[in-house]
Amino acid sequence: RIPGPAPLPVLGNLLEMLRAPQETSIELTADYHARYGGIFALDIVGNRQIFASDHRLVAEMCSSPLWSKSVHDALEQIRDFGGDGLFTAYSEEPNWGRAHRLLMPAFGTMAMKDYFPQMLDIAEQLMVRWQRFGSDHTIDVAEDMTRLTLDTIALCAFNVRFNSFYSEKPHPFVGAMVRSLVEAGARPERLPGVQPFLVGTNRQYRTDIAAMQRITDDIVATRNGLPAEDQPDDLLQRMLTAADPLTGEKLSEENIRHQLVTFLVAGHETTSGLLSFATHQLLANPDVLARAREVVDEVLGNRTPRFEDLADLGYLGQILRETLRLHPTAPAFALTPSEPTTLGGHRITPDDSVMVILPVLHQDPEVWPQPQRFDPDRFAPDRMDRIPEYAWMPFGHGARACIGRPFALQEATLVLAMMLQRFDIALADPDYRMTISETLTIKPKDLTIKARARSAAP
Ligand code: MNH
Repeated sequence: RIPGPAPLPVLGNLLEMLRAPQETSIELTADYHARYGGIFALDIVGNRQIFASDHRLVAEMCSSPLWSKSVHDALEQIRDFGGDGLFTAYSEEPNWGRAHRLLMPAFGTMAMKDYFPQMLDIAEQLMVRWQRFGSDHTIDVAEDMTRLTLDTIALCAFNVRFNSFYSEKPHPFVGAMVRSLVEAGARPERLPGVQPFLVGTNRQYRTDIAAMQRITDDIVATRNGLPAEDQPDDLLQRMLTAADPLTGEKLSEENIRHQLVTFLVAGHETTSGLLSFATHQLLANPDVLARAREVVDEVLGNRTPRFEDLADLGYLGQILRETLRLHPTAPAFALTPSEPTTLGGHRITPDDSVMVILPVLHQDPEVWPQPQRFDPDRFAPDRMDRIPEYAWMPFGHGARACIGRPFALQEATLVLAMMLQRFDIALADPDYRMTISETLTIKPKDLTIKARARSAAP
């Protein structure tokens, strides 16, 4: 038997999970990990979920071709709005391979240069906002980073301006998405039979999903209404017109709808968290901030960044990688074997799902000396070969790894560079202690800063 707390009939381990003093499910699973060792299982109202997060076990899975993405219970719920879009599709669904092959070229290194002007456009809007509000204004970091990343993916992928910086409130997509993600995460942990009685919750969930679909349906309708010569050559156009290079098939209308919701969700929420955690780490580590500032001043001086500058901002890339080590904003993924096998000596079948909790993997003391220390030099070019394979996996694994990785890192590098170039930043509340808010993805809770424009900045 795989170690773990003894399950009650029907409820499994749900009650003790709900009674646990931990704030977040990451802390809860990290605690079980410490109690039961590298591999343990929880029974969540009749569904067994296995957890294996230390480096040895993760490497055992990831180095074998038997293991690939499992659409675990929470992802299964997200299919209510992600459907068979890339993120929530089963690998064996034909629409996954079709969309993967068709959309991959839009996320190659070559494609990134084309996104740069639009990323810069939105980043400038953030800078102008902070400048205009002035140094007394209290900035809600996660809220502004969400404006930025949502507007960036909408502009780069669909040529649509959400104009979140010109609005007092966040774009309606954000509220609908956050509530839907929380509800999708909560559903697998409800007692059997309870769900139909949560009438208000169910109505809100339907309303939110309909709101996200209305927003994306409008985007498609507007595009289809443009004369052919005005239709831009972007990700949406590729979805609407391109054919799978392998089969020659195009994406269905239904699938395109799921891809749009998928890209709006996956394309902004995690990058927003990354930029927010990075801002916090810079403020908590003044030496890192000083060095980053030095690099930025040397590379950019006081001119507007260019695409070619990104290659010289490698230290910012190290900061982002180290931030994703300590705060992987998509904090877990799950794997399943294609045939019966073993893991750490335990028998596992294709019916099982093994969850990798990234904050545990990323702080495995066997791999990371002083695991809790924030040290971007771990990712220095001449030290990268010390990091073992499968020890750092914030973008997931294998064919189902994140398609948006270069996009996210380019966007975050640019924004971090411009923030350091143009502002002196400080915590709005000097006594702020970081805690994490969790909605399937993670963000620093209530992080607020003040930003004073530097005199020599553009
Ligand atoms: Mn992203 C898959 C993390 C930014 C679009 N992403 C994944 C997975 C992780 C992940 C982890 C794999 C999940 C799983 O195995 O179940 N993603 C991130 C992080 C960032 C991020 C930490 C930012 C930082 N992702 C982005 C951006 C986009 C994007 C930006 C779009 C532009 N991600 C995706 C898509 C998938 C994915 C689409 C699903 C890919 C597939 O399965 O084919």
